[in-house]
Amino acid sequence: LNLFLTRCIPGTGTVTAPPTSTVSSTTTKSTSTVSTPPPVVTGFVKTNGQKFELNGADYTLVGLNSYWVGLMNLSPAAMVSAFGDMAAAGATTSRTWAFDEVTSDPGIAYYQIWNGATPTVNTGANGLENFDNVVAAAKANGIRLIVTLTNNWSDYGGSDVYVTQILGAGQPHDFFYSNAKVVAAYKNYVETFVKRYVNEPTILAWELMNEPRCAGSSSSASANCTPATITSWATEMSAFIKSIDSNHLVSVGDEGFFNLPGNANFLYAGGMGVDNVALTAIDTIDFGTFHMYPFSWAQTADPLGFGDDWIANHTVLVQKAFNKPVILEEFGVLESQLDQVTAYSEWYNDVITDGLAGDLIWQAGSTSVTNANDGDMVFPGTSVYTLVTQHAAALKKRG
Ligand SMILES: *C1O[C@H](CO)[C@@H](O)[C@H](O)[C@H]1NC(C)=O
Ligand SMILES: *[C@@H]1O[C@H](CO)[C@@H](O)[C@H](O)[C@H]1NC(C)=O
Repeated sequence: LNLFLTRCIPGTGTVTAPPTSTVSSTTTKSTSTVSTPPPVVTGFVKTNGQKFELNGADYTLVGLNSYWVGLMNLSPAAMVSAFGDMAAAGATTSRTWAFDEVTSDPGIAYYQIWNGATPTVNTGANGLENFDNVVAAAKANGIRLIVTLTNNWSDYGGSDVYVTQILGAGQPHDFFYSNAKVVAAYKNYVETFVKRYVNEPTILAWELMNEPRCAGSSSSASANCTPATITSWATEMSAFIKSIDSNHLVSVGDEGFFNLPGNANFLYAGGMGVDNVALTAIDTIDFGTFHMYPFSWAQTADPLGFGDDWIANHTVLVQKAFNKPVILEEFGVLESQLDQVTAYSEWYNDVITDGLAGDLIWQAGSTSVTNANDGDMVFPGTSVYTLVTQHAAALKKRG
């Protein structure tokens, strides 16, 4: 999703103090307390045909996105509480951002800082140690994470920062995928992140990029960018991750556009530089992803019906065609656009009856991060939260 959010600034509203200690999920169980022991998180999630699997049993991938959890300077306790709300809704999985590219120290959490063309990964308390807290908080609630390593959009820096810092201002957005120096810099970032958590079962998957496209929000595409550009980049990057981490799944994070030139609907015609079929077919990509925003994508004539087709098309043309799981990784409408309970009920039902592997709604709400609310946060106590809870149970039952 294009977040249109401003970076959260220290001292404004809902930001809490930077974490000073890490969450302990291994607190010894005192025999004199009645507290429930933390869920045990062992084994790596794998795929088996069109399903996910954990320690030989079905793993139901269902839950909510929470891009903000490592970016908002939450205390470890607030992180635990946010994932606790998701777990209470029956979520098994959440998806979060593991990037924030800056050119000067913002005084709050960030993950990589650039001095000219030289990036430095922030390994300190407001960098990777903060992400350690994210992982520990998820683990304490038995939630597994899909971890996204950069952004197509310019929120939290994203790929345009690499291109601008290394190649200068005004270069095409897609040089992120094709320029050797830029690719090397991204690989370096990925390597640092991945190696830190190679043996961590809380990570469900590494994801290459949130919503890659040829063009950027503040930068255009070069004439040379085609779906082959992004597919070739995803092939190289996913193989690289597999070469340093054989434990974890890898996904792309694309919106799921089809590359059927001439199709009357632009979402199916390849124009954005994305070929979801080719991306999911890559050997080192373990499962497919797609997103669904009928209103942002001009599918306003019949938004519900568009969603029905979009889900069916990805189940048939991608999941079944390649015998790999595919997930509806983001979806949402604003209540002002369409009644959310009506829309989500219909699409959740599609996921279950079509046989799609899983889904993650955009996005989890938390009482501690109201400044990350882009209009479709799901808060405990609402009718949408109840629906999410019912759906998680129904998907687990379907298997
Ligand atoms: C990513 O996707 C689309 C492609 O055009 C674009 O509109 C959006 O603004 C993109 N990205 C960036 C860098 O913001
Ligand atoms: C997408 O699904 C709809 C409904 O099943 C179908 O009519 C349409 O032909 C599908 N599109 C493609 C490209 O297969």
